[in-house]
Amino acid sequence: MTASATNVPGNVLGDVSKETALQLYRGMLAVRMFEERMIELSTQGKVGGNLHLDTGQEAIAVGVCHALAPSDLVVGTHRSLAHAIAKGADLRKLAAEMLGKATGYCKGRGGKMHLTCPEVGFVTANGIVGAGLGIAAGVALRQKMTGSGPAVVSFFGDGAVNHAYFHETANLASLWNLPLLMICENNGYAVSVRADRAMAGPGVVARAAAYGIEGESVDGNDVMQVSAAAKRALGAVHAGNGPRLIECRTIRVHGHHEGDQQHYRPREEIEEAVKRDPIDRMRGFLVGQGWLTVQEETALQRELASEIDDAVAFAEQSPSPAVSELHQHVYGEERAGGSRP
Ligand SMILES: Cc1ncc(C[n+]2csc(CCOP(=O)(O)OP(=O)(O)O)c2C)c(N)n1
Repeated sequence: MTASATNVPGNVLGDVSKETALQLYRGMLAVRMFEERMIELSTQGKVGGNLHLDTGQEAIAVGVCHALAPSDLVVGTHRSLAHAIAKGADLRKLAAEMLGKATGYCKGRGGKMHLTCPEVGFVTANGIVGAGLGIAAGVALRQKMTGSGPAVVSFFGDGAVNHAYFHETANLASLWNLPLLMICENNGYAVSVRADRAMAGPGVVARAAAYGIEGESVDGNDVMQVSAAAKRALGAVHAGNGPRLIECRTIRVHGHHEGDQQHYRPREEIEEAVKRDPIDRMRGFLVGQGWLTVQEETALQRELASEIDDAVAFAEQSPSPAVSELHQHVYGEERAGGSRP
């Protein structure tokens, strides 16, 4: 069933089906609820390391991944739980990885910063700002050379746009016509440094244009706008027309990581971010369309909570990696076995 949604501010789809709209909403809620559970587990000391979460930015991961073909590949960042969930990661294996358990995606060795979920095409997260762009360009080069078809999506923050990785990737991806979709999650900050104090010139889209890459800037808190832009860009990438870039403007709600007190930021800015919450916005749209009742919303929240409860219970009951396996997966298996080809 389709219905007109043209009266909704910011909605550029024109028509969006009820099914699609509910899928997008469910996807964002799943990310938010999973991440909130990770905060709880982290305060209980069950999740190691800093938590860099996506609160308020869920529309980007969900909107982009919804537009992908299942075989398309994703390369993330240090803030990548949302990307993995939106790409279809198994919540049990993800929760187990967050708790450092042997049943996790990387047998508990990766955590969120070095996560890989190969079955669903989430290639890798990584902790070096901007490095995901170079990795994604490498994967896209392989795709092009083998003619295997899928596109590669690289998510990165505004901070990464000031790194050499961005410029080298944009240059070569354009020159070699790589099947790469570059998604800048511009949340206005790199840790405590405001983007306007770090980025010269007219902005991210103009930088891509300097390398001959077409791009557009969208409201990253409007999941339908993000998804529509991603569909347009992927159409071009899949057709072999080379790389595209989308800048998704958003606002970081929490600190750089959980526990960051954000003394460097005016309170009003955070209040403004909360007001622009992409999930509240989508809920308002769905309710306005008559596509979501209070009872349906409650049922959806319960369903997701029980899925997350199940994932966390699985993780908590899973064994930790054995100490005797400490040195496994440090080097390639061939080297460990002494039989490197
Ligand atoms: C090359 C490099 N420099 C510095 C850091 C430390 N660092 C970690 S995250 C971060 C900020 C990244 O900002 P941005 O790319 O905008 O992403 P966001 O955290 O806003 O999602 C920095 C400077 C790093 N990990 N890698």
